[in-house]
Amino acid sequence: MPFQYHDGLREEYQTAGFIVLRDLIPAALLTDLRSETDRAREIARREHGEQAQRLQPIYRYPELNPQPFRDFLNLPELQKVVENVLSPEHKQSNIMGVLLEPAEEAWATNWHRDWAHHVQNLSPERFETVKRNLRMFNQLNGALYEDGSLWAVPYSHNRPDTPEELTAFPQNPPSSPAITPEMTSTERERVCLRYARSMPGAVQLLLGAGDVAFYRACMWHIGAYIPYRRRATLHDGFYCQEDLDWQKEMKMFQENYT
Ligand SMILES: O=C(O)CCC(=O)C(=O)O
Ligand SMILES: [Fe+2]
Repeated sequence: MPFQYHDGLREEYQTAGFIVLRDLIPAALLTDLRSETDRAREIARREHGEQAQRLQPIYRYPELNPQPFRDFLNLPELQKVVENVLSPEHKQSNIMGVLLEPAEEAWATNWHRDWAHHVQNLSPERFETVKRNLRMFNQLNGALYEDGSLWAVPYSHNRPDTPEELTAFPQNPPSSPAITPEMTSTERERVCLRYARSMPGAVQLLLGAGDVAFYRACMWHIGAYIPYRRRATLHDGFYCQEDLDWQKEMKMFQENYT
Protein backbone atom coordinates (compact mmCIF):
# COMPACT_ATOMS: atom_id res chain seq x y z
CA MET A 1 0.00 0.00 0.00
CA PRO A 2 1.34 3.49 -0.79
CA PHE A 3 2.65 5.46 2.17
CA GLN A 4 0.11 7.23 4.35
CA TYR A 5 0.92 9.71 7.08
CA HIS A 6 0.01 8.67 10.63
CA ASP A 7 0.52 10.36 14.00
CA GLY A 8 2.95 7.80 15.46
CA LEU A 9 5.65 8.96 13.08
CA ARG A 10 6.49 12.07 15.07
CA GLU A 11 7.40 10.15 18.20
CA GLU A 12 9.25 7.49 16.22
CA TYR A 13 11.31 10.19 14.51
CA GLN A 14 12.07 12.12 17.66
CA THR A 15 13.13 8.95 19.48
CA ALA A 16 15.17 7.15 16.84
CA GLY A 17 16.37 10.17 14.83
CA PHE A 18 15.05 8.71 11.58
CA ILE A 19 11.94 7.29 9.90
CA VAL A 20 11.39 5.57 6.55
CA LEU A 21 8.30 6.42 4.50
CA ARG A 22 7.82 3.25 2.46
CA ASP A 23 6.39 3.48 -1.06
CA LEU A 24 5.96 7.25 -1.10
CA ILE A 25 6.96 8.19 -4.67
CA PRO A 26 4.34 7.23 -7.32
CA ALA A 27 5.64 5.13 -10.21
CA ALA A 28 5.06 7.77 -12.93
CA LEU A 29 6.99 10.39 -10.96
CA LEU A 30 9.74 7.85 -10.26
CA THR A 31 10.11 7.31 -14.01
CA ASP A 32 10.46 11.06 -14.66
CA LEU A 33 12.92 11.51 -11.80
CA ARG A 34 15.02 8.59 -13.06
CA SER A 35 15.36 10.14 -16.48
CA GLU A 36 16.32 13.58 -15.07
CA THR A 37 18.86 12.01 -12.73
CA ASP A 38 20.40 10.03 -15.62
CA ARG A 39 21.32 13.45 -17.01
CA ALA A 40 22.43 14.63 -13.56
CA ARG A 41 24.84 11.66 -13.36
CA GLU A 42 26.42 12.64 -16.67
CA ILE A 43 26.84 16.26 -15.55
CA ALA A 44 28.27 15.23 -12.17
CA ARG A 45 30.89 12.97 -13.74
CA ARG A 46 31.79 15.56 -16.36
CA GLU A 47 32.21 18.28 -13.72
CA HIS A 48 33.55 16.34 -10.73
CA GLY A 49 35.05 13.17 -12.17
CA GLU A 50 34.12 9.50 -12.30
CA GLN A 51 33.91 9.10 -8.53
CA ALA A 52 31.46 11.99 -8.05
CA GLN A 53 29.20 11.44 -5.03
CA ARG A 54 26.53 14.04 -5.88
CA LEU A 55 25.19 16.84 -8.01
CA GLN A 56 23.79 19.63 -5.84
CA PRO A 57 21.81 21.79 -6.11
CA ILE A 58 20.18 20.42 -9.22
CA TYR A 59 18.35 23.74 -9.78
CA ARG A 60 21.66 25.27 -10.90
CA TYR A 61 21.68 23.23 -14.13
CA PRO A 62 19.47 24.51 -16.97
CA GLU A 63 19.80 21.09 -18.69
CA LEU A 64 17.74 19.56 -15.88
CA ASN A 65 13.99 19.99 -15.68
CA PRO A 66 13.22 21.05 -12.08
CA GLN A 67 9.53 20.14 -12.32
CA PRO A 68 9.66 16.47 -11.21
CA PHE A 69 11.83 17.48 -8.24
CA ARG A 70 9.27 20.15 -7.30
CA ASP A 71 6.47 17.60 -7.79
CA PHE A 72 8.26 15.29 -5.38
CA LEU A 73 8.50 18.03 -2.73
CA ASN A 74 4.82 18.84 -3.23
CA LEU A 75 3.57 15.26 -2.74
CA PRO A 76 0.70 15.66 -0.23
CA GLU A 77 1.85 12.80 2.05
CA LEU A 78 5.39 14.23 2.12
CA GLN A 79 4.04 17.65 3.02
CA LYS A 80 1.98 16.13 5.84
CA VAL A 81 5.14 14.55 7.26
CA VAL A 82 7.06 17.83 7.08
CA GLU A 83 4.23 19.76 8.69
CA ASN A 84 3.41 17.28 11.47
CA VAL A 85 6.67 15.48 12.19
CA LEU A 86 8.83 18.60 11.81
CA SER A 87 6.56 21.67 11.94
CA PRO A 88 4.63 24.12 9.75
CA GLU A 89 7.63 26.48 10.03
CA HIS A 90 9.91 24.00 8.25
CA LYS A 91 10.30 25.22 4.70
CA GLN A 92 11.47 23.62 1.48
CA SER A 93 15.06 24.49 0.66
CA ASN A 94 16.77 25.30 -2.58
CA ILE A 95 19.50 22.70 -2.18
CA MET A 96 17.89 19.59 -3.69
CA GLY A 97 20.71 17.27 -4.77
CA VAL A 98 21.08 13.79 -6.18
CA LEU A 99 23.44 11.24 -4.61
CA LEU A 100 25.12 8.91 -7.10
CA GLU A 101 27.15 5.71 -7.27
CA PRO A 102 30.85 6.01 -8.19
CA ALA A 103 31.73 4.90 -11.73
CA GLU A 104 34.99 3.16 -10.83
CA GLU A 105 35.80 2.21 -7.24
CA ALA A 106 33.97 1.51 -3.99
CA TRP A 107 34.52 4.12 -1.27
CA ALA A 108 32.87 5.38 1.88
CA THR A 109 32.69 8.66 3.78
CA ASN A 110 34.00 8.52 7.30
CA TRP A 111 31.57 7.89 10.15
CA HIS A 112 30.46 11.37 11.14
CA ARG A 113 27.88 13.70 12.53
CA ASP A 114 27.33 16.57 10.04
CA TRP A 115 28.75 19.86 11.37
CA ALA A 116 30.45 18.31 14.42
CA HIS A 117 32.99 16.51 12.26
CA HIS A 118 32.93 18.87 9.28
CA VAL A 119 33.54 22.27 10.89
CA GLN A 120 37.08 22.60 12.17
CA ASN A 121 37.49 23.97 15.71
CA LEU A 122 33.75 23.89 16.44
CA SER A 123 33.28 23.76 20.19
CA PRO A 124 31.88 20.34 21.25
CA GLU A 125 29.79 22.06 23.96
CA ARG A 126 28.16 24.34 21.40
CA PHE A 127 27.28 21.41 19.15
CA GLU A 128 26.02 19.37 22.10
CA THR A 129 23.45 22.09 22.81
CA VAL A 130 22.18 22.58 19.26
CA LYS A 131 21.88 18.89 18.44
CA ARG A 132 19.30 18.54 21.24
CA ASN A 133 17.07 20.95 19.36
CA LEU A 134 14.89 18.50 17.41
CA ARG A 135 13.78 21.26 15.06
CA MET A 136 17.25 21.41 13.55
CA PHE A 137 19.28 19.35 11.04
CA ASN A 138 16.37 17.54 9.38
CA GLN A 139 16.99 16.10 5.93
CA LEU A 140 15.82 13.35 3.60
CA ASN A 141 17.12 10.68 1.23
CA GLY A 142 14.58 9.68 -1.44
CA ALA A 143 15.61 6.48 -3.27
CA LEU A 144 14.87 6.25 -7.00
CA TYR A 145 16.55 2.80 -7.08
CA GLU A 146 17.01 0.34 -4.24
CA ASP A 147 19.62 1.94 -2.01
CA GLY A 148 21.65 0.55 0.88
CA SER A 149 24.35 3.22 0.91
CA LEU A 150 23.29 5.06 4.06
CA TRP A 151 24.15 3.59 7.47
CA ALA A 152 23.26 5.25 10.76
CA VAL A 153 23.28 4.73 14.51
CA PRO A 154 19.65 4.93 15.69
CA TYR A 155 19.04 7.04 18.82
CA SER A 156 22.41 8.81 18.49
CA HIS A 157 20.98 12.10 17.20
CA ASN A 158 20.35 13.92 20.49
CA ARG A 159 22.76 12.36 22.93
CA PRO A 160 26.52 12.59 23.47
CA ASP A 161 28.87 9.98 21.98
CA THR A 162 28.94 6.76 23.99
CA PRO A 163 32.21 5.34 25.39
CA GLU A 164 31.89 2.51 22.80
CA GLU A 165 31.60 5.00 19.93
CA LEU A 166 34.58 6.96 21.20
CA THR A 167 36.62 3.77 21.56
CA ALA A 168 35.82 2.80 17.96
CA PHE A 169 36.38 6.35 16.63
CA PRO A 170 38.52 8.38 19.04
CA GLN A 171 39.68 11.05 16.58
CA ASN A 172 38.02 14.19 15.28
CA PRO A 173 37.44 13.91 12.38
CA PRO A 174 36.91 10.13 12.69
CA SER A 175 39.30 7.99 10.66
CA SER A 176 38.30 6.92 7.14
CA PRO A 177 38.26 3.36 5.75
CA ALA A 178 41.83 2.11 5.37
CA ILE A 179 41.89 1.97 1.57
CA THR A 180 45.34 1.80 -0.06
CA PRO A 181 46.25 2.27 -3.73
CA GLU A 182 47.44 -1.36 -3.97
CA MET A 183 44.01 -2.79 -3.15
CA THR A 184 41.88 -4.44 -5.79
CA SER A 185 38.32 -3.19 -6.35
CA THR A 186 36.93 -6.15 -4.41
CA GLU A 187 39.29 -5.51 -1.49
CA ARG A 188 38.20 -1.86 -1.36
CA GLU A 189 34.57 -2.88 -1.28
CA ARG A 190 35.20 -5.31 1.59
CA VAL A 191 37.21 -2.76 3.57
CA CYS A 192 34.35 -0.27 3.28
CA LEU A 193 31.78 -2.85 4.38
CA ARG A 194 33.87 -3.88 7.38
CA TYR A 195 34.41 -0.21 8.23
CA ALA A 196 30.65 0.51 8.09
CA ARG A 197 30.00 -2.44 10.42
CA SER A 198 32.71 -1.40 12.86
CA MET A 199 30.52 1.32 14.42
CA PRO A 200 28.71 -0.04 17.50
CA GLY A 201 24.93 -0.11 16.96
CA ALA A 202 25.13 0.75 13.23
CA VAL A 203 22.26 -0.24 10.93
CA GLN A 204 22.11 -0.16 7.14
CA LEU A 205 19.03 1.79 6.00
CA LEU A 206 17.87 -0.32 3.10
CA LEU A 207 15.49 1.75 0.98
CA GLY A 208 13.35 0.30 -1.80
CA ALA A 209 12.72 2.30 -4.98
CA GLY A 210 10.26 5.04 -4.01
CA ASP A 211 11.03 4.92 -0.24
CA VAL A 212 12.07 8.11 1.53
CA ALA A 213 14.11 8.31 4.75
CA PHE A 214 14.02 11.37 6.98
CA TYR A 215 16.98 11.63 9.34
CA ARG A 216 18.69 14.11 11.59
CA ALA A 217 22.08 14.88 10.08
CA CYS A 218 23.60 15.31 13.55
CA MET A 219 23.26 11.55 14.21
CA TRP A 220 26.18 9.23 13.50
CA HIS A 221 25.97 8.20 9.83
CA ILE A 222 27.99 7.22 6.79
CA GLY A 223 27.58 6.77 3.04
CA ALA A 224 29.20 3.58 1.62
CA TYR A 225 29.23 3.31 -2.17
CA ILE A 226 29.71 0.45 -4.64
CA PRO A 227 30.03 1.06 -8.42
CA TYR A 228 27.77 -1.85 -9.44
CA ARG A 229 24.95 -0.64 -7.14
CA ARG A 230 23.24 2.00 -9.23
CA ARG A 231 22.23 4.98 -7.13
CA ALA A 232 20.13 8.05 -7.74
CA THR A 233 18.86 9.22 -4.38
CA LEU A 234 17.27 12.62 -3.86
CA HIS A 235 18.84 14.56 -1.03
CA ASP A 236 17.27 17.64 0.51
CA GLY A 237 16.67 19.45 3.79
CA PHE A 238 13.74 21.19 5.49
CA TYR A 239 14.86 24.11 7.57
CA CYS A 240 13.41 26.42 10.17
CA GLN A 241 14.76 29.76 11.41
CA GLU A 242 17.13 28.13 13.93
CA ASP A 243 18.76 26.16 11.07
CA LEU A 244 19.17 29.28 8.96
CA ASP A 245 20.71 31.15 11.91
CA TRP A 246 23.02 28.22 12.54
CA GLN A 247 24.09 28.01 8.88
CA LYS A 248 24.89 31.73 8.94
CA GLU A 249 26.79 31.42 12.20
CA MET A 250 28.85 28.50 10.85
CA LYS A 251 29.64 30.37 7.63
CA MET A 252 30.99 33.32 9.60
CA PHE A 253 32.85 31.02 11.98
CA GLN A 254 34.56 29.22 9.09
CA GLU A 255 35.42 32.48 7.31
CA ASN A 256 37.09 33.77 10.48
CA TYR A 257 39.20 30.63 10.68
CA THR A 258 40.45 30.62 7.07
O1 LIG B 1 25.34 9.22 0.83
C1 LIG B 1 24.63 9.45 1.81
O2 LIG B 1 23.45 9.10 1.86
C2 LIG B 1 25.22 10.16 2.99
C3 LIG B 1 26.20 11.21 2.61
C4 LIG B 1 26.70 12.02 3.77
O3 LIG B 1 26.42 11.73 4.89
C5 LIG B 1 27.53 13.19 3.57
O4 LIG B 1 28.02 13.41 2.44
O5 LIG B 1 27.70 13.97 4.56
FE1 LIG C 1 26.61 13.40 6.33
